[in-house]
Amino acid sequence: MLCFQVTAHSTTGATATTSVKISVLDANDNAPSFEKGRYEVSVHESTPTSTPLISVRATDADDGDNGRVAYSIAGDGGKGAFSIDASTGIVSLQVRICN
Ligand SMILES: [Ca+2]
Repeated sequence: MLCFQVTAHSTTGATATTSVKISVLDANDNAPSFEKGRYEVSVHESTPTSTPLISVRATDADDGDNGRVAYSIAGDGGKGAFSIDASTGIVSLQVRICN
């Protein structure tokens, strides 16, 4: 809970003061957390492109937008070869591994 004082001033110099208390229902104070520290999947070389390979899942203890999770591939390692659905966490193959 946050508490502070507010003062009002009139043009004639009169003042009034009141206190304000604000209860914070939810702050974005939790980072998302993956269910597993590591996900592994084996892919056959003939797997067609656009094949879903694995689903990752993270949760966030905050409410509403503060707890909403969106997925993306970090760094350059998987970009181009794999894609991830931002809302479902499903990782798919984007390029065929062998012709
Ligand atoms: Ca959060």
